[in-house]
Amino acid sequence: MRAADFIVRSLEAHGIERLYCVPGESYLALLDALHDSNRINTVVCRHESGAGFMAVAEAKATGRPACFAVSRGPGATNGSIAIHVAEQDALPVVALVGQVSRAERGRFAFQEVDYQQFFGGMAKAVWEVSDASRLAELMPRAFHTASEGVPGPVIIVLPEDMLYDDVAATVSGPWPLARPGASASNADQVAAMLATAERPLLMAGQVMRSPEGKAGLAAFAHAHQVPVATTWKNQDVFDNNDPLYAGHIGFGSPPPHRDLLSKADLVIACGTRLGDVASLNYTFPSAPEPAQPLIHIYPDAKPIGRVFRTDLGLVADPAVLLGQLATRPAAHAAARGKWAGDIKTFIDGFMAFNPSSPSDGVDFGRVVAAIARHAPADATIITDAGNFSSWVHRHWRMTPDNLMLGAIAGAMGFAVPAACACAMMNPERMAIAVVGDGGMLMTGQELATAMAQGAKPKIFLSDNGIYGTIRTHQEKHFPKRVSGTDLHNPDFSAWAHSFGAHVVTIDKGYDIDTAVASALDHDGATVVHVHSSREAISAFTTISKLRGE
Ligand SMILES: Cc1ncc(C[n+]2csc(CCOP(=O)(O)OP(=O)(O)O)c2C)c(N)n1
Repeated sequence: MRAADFIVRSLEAHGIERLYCVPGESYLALLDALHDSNRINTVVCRHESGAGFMAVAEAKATGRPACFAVSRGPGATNGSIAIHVAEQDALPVVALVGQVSRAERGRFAFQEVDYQQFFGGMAKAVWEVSDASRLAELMPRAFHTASEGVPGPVIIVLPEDMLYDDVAATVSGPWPLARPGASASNADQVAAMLATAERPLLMAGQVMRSPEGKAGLAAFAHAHQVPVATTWKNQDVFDNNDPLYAGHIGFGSPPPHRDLLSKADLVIACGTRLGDVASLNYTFPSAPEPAQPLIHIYPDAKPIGRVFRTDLGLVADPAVLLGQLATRPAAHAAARGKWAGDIKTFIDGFMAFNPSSPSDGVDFGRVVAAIARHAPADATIITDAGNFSSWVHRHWRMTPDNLMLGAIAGAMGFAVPAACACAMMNPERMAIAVVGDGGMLMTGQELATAMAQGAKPKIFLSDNGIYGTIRTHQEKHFPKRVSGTDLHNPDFSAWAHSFGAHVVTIDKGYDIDTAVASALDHDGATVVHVHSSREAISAFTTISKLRGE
């Protein structure tokens, strides 16, 4: 079989249904092999970052490996943002990357890149296939490596001429993953520490996203009356209406929130790597010596004890372990009422939305509040990176029926491609993206991909004419010295309309509820163009306040 055909059969054997790509002459044979696949939808994107972000979104939404293909040199470098995000977000993404022919390698050939050097610091593995017979091993190994332990990106580099070689081997499907379970003695150890805690707190991370994870988490929290905080961009793993919800931890968490949670006398970090944002820049728990005993449960040993002294580190499946613990007798549960009550009082106050009426545009929080009111209960909610998302995290009470997707890596440009991918993957589930005017012009052109695929994402655009997040920092550190943060924008309504999308415009004085409801009702790709206020710069502050006016 031709190597290119072997690769496509191998993708099929691994359950790949969509290959997001931008074509290149470096992998014509692969495109030709895809022509014969009736199981893989070749999703042609408009920029490699869009293709990569779609694969990232698919991996995040499903927990399974997703794939994208890019051409050599500029294609690969354009797509590199997705490799970085897949690393930072711990997602199983396999990238197929074009390469110059083997005879040209090392001669500074046209579009030649040494991918080991380029991606080596980000990817879990970079394999250049100079011998096509190795594909039989490298294809399943790539998927396996991307998924095992802490998931992450794997790069398969495809020299152009190698794709035409003959491969005699048979195609194999996914290799079984070695997965940790959870032993009764693991549960004993956690139970023993929990038994003496009056103010325990569970921090729930990405690994809890599976239905079993969400169910185990709720069962455990209720059985033992343990408040649950969700880590950055994992707001959907626990019901935000639950009296035990202890909030979403990450950018924008105000100091009183951290101070309150810091009163915990036991922290159980569950299915989180306890990274920078999840730990509020390593202040909660405090690094390297947490102020309280720390239990860290994760399916891989690598993140445990990496930054924090950990009293009990367990390499275990957190969903199974929490499920086991939920059936154990609860000690102290009643005594935890005041602790849980104090947290609930804080969260209720913090999540309540008080709309403002700035003179220079729409308070984007009003739009977010309207989306939350009208969106289907199982909506997928996708955030780009920027201030507009502060209202989403602060005021939208999500539940485990939702799916929340956002780049922990904070990469702008994620939301539109991610919404396109989600709408393609599951047309019955509404995919709602929230994006700023900054991120929109980074990857918003993937709206064309959505139109080509018949996908129907709902994209809410906060057009405030500034890189608002950076303006916030700027006004804080250099008040009134605006530099490099103003934007000159196109007419986004006309722009979105030109793609063939349905467009709803919201300006000051409009009936926001009616506009949002009609946008969500429309059966087609929709862009809601909101003329947002600059003054109401985020869910936490205003430009005037930042300037001390
Ligand atoms: C790819 C990328 N480039 C730059 C940044 C730095 N950055 C973070 S937020 C932001 C501004 C976002 O602006 P916008 O999308 O307009 O949303 P706003 O903050 O105004 O609501 C920038 C430039 C980033 N996170 N990602």
